[in-house]
Amino acid sequence: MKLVVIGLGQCGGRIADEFARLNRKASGQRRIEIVTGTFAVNTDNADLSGLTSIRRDYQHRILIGGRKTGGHGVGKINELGAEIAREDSDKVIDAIRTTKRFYETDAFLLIAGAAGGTGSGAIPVVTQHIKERYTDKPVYAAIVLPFEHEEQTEERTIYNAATCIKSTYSVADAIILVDNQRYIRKDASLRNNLAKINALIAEPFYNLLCAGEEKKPKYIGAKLLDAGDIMQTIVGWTVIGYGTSQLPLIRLPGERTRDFRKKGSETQKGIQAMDAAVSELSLHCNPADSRRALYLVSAPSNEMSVDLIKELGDYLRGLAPQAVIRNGDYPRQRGLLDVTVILSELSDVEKVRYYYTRSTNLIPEFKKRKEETEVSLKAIEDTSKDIPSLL
Ligand SMILES: Nc1nc2c(ncn2[C@@H]2O[C@H](COP(=O)(O)OP(=O)(O)OP(=O)(O)O)[C@@H](O)[C@H]2O)c(=O)[nH]1
Ligand SMILES: [Mg+2]
Repeated sequence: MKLVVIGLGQCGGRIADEFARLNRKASGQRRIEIVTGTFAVNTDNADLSGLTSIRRDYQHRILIGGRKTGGHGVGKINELGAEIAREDSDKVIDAIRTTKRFYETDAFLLIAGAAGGTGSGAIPVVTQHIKERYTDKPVYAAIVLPFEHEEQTEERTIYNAATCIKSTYSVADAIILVDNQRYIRKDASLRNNLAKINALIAEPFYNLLCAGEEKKPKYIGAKLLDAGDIMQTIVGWTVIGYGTSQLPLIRLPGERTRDFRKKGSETQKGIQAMDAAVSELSLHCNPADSRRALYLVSAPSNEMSVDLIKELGDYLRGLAPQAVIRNGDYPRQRGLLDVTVILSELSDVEKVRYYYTRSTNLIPEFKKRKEETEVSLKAIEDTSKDIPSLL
C-alpha cells in the first residue's frame, strides 16, 4: 500500500518524518516504495527546520499562517490553528499535486497531536479539504493523544483533544488513535524521548505497507495482504498494535515440520507475538468492540505454516467475536516473527467518551472563570476612577 503522509504541527511533522525514514528503509532494503510523498505543515518555522528526512524545500515543509504568527506557532489555541489552516489549505493541496506518481497513491495519512494548537486545529480542516478534492482516495487521520501529566496540569489539553477528535471524526474515513501514555507504561524514561516513541508509533506500519507492494514471488505469502484488505478494514475508530517473537537464526532444512514439538513451539511464538500486539495497542480499548480487524504475520517462510495462521485467526476471533477478520502472511525478515494487528470500526472508545464528557463539563467552567475575571478587572478599574490618567 502506498500513502501520501502529511504531518501537521510539531508532533505530526516529526511522526511524518519517521514515515519518510520508513520509506527510505523500504526502498533501500526491499526495493519497494510505501510512501509516495511526505509533507510537514506547521505555523512554526523552527519545528520545520528540526526535521531530518522530509525534503527541505518549501513545498514539502509547508509554513502556514506566517503573517499571523510570525512563524512562531499558535501557542495551543487550536481555534487559531483551524483558522490558519482554512486560509492556507491551498498551499497543502498545491504541494500534494507535486507528488511524483501521485496516481499510484492508495490513501492519505494525516497525523497530528490532539493537545497542541496547530496540528489539533489544522487536521480536521485539511482532512476536509483533501476529501473534497480527492474523492476517490480514503483519508485516514492518526491522532496522538496527550500524556497523563499534560491532562492533569492543563485543562486546555482535554478541550483541544475533544474538539480535534470530534471534528476530524466527522470528515475522515478513519481515526487511528495513538495514546502517548501507552508508550511510557513500561519505560518512563521514554517520556523524555519523543524520538523513540515516534519510532514505536510508526513501526507497525512497516510490514503492513510493504506486504502488498512486494514483487518478488519468494516474498509473497500464501495470503497476500494488499491495499484492498487494509482499506476494507480501516473505518471509524481504529487502533493498531505490533508484537514480536525472537526466533533462532539458523534452522536446519526441513526441521520445522519433522517434529510435532517444534510445531507446537512455532504456534506458541506466534501467539506470543499476537498477544504482545494486542496488549500493546496504540490505545487501550476492548477488542470485543471492534467490527473489523486484520492481522499480518511476518516471519521467514520456513517458520510459517497454514496451521500457525489459522491458530492466530482463532485467537483473534476469540477476542473480537463480532469482527470481520482479514489476514495475511509475509515471508520476509530473519530471526524474527512479528504480528501486526488492527482493530477497527470500534463501537465504543472509553477515552474518547472521557474527553467528550470532561470537555462538556469544562465549557461552563471556562465561561464562569472568564466572567469572574471580567468582574474583578472591573473592580480594579472602579477603584482607580478618581486617579488622573497620563494619557
Ligand atoms: N508522540 C509524540 N508526541 C508529541 C511530539 N511532540 C509533541 N507531542 C505531543 O503533542 C501535543 C502537543 O502538540 P504539538 O504538536 O507540540 O503542538 P503544535 O501542533 O505544534 O501546536 P502549537 O505548538 O501550539 O502551535 C502534546 O500532547 C505533546 O505531548 C512528538 O514528537 N511525538
Ligand atoms: Mg508547535
